[in-house]
Amino acid sequence: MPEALIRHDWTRDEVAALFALPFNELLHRAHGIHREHHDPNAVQVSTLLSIKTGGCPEDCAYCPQAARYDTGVQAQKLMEVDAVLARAKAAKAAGASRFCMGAAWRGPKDRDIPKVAEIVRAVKDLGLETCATLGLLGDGHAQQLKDAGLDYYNHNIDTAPEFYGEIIHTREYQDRLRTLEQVRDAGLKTCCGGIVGMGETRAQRAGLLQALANLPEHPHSVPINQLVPVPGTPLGNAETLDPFEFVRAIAVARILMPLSIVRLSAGRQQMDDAVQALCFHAGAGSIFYGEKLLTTGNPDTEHDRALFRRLDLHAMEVVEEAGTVHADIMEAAPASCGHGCGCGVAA
Ligand code: SAM
Ligand code: DTB
Ligand code: SF4
Repeated sequence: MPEALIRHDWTRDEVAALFALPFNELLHRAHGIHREHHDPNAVQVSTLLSIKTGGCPEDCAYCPQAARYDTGVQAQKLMEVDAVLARAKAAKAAGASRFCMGAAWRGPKDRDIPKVAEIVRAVKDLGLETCATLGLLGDGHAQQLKDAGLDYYNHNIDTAPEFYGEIIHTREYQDRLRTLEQVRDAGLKTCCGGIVGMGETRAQRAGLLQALANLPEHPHSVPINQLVPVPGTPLGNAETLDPFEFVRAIAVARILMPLSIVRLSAGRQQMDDAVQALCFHAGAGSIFYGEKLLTTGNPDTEHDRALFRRLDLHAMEVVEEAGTVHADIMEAAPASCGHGCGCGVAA
């Protein structure tokens, strides 16, 4: 794609105008851009693991892991390397190509980094792509993680700059931009997105996507999360977003950042299969796969295998330096459907 078409100067009006397109027109444009730059039938498959759960000092209004909200999430210490490795091996055997590790920290302390680096190194040695989301990074952290074999760092801007102050008060939007800069400077790939369905207006959803597209580099991976409303959090009773509005957000992200992989991220468990199919058509090219996100649920793996089969999707393959190719989630399907094909339908 000519460099000029990778834009970082989207105006709010332009993005709002995309949101306002007739639904079919928006999907047509988004799908056209998607198939121009991506295999429309390939989906990148990541598995998440919370390596340090709960007890977080921050006040993110959506988050079940903030210590100040009574959500039933028990605070735990950083997991041991072997325990993480066992989960990463299982994820690989199930067909995931990337393993994303999350920690409920404001950010890691200097003393945490060698421990996380050891975990990253061990996971990378399995032949998986690695991703970590640990919060705000301190000086030198990104480089140490890169040296350990980290491929991606996830750090979301979460929402539009003007809505941010209604969701989080314990750290600034600018702090997040600084961490993203450190990640880019260390040569890590960025995974950066946000959440929709937190009570923001459509103009603010446009503001989130505008801010993502106008970052100095488009993130390699753009997770679009639908709020998972967790009882006990301030957003536990948030009104459910119209599913077609969620599809629009995926489509607009696709148009604004043509080369990025847009991830249909949190919220799939609450989402109809037909809505997910629309998201894939609109340009989503990645999912979280495995029955848990960090602390909340995700569709069963068998259900996802069946969905891939019904939609003729296949897991994106990753060719490693050693020349091996990851198993497809269909190949990894258990025989529980009776045919061994993972179609999810009893024989
Ligand atoms: N503590 C680190 C941080 O905040 O950067 C890493 C973990 S944090 C849980 C990672 C991201 O998960 C958040 O930025 C947010 O976008 C997403 N997230 C958390 N809770 C969510 C929820 N209930 N629904 C949707 N997305 C959520
Ligand atoms: C992202 O954008 N979404 C993921 C991942 N990056 C870390 C996290 C979703 C968390 C949903 C709430 C939970 O399971 O605790
Ligand atoms: Fe803590 Fe991250 Fe949850 Fe915010 S999103 S409360 S920083 S774990």
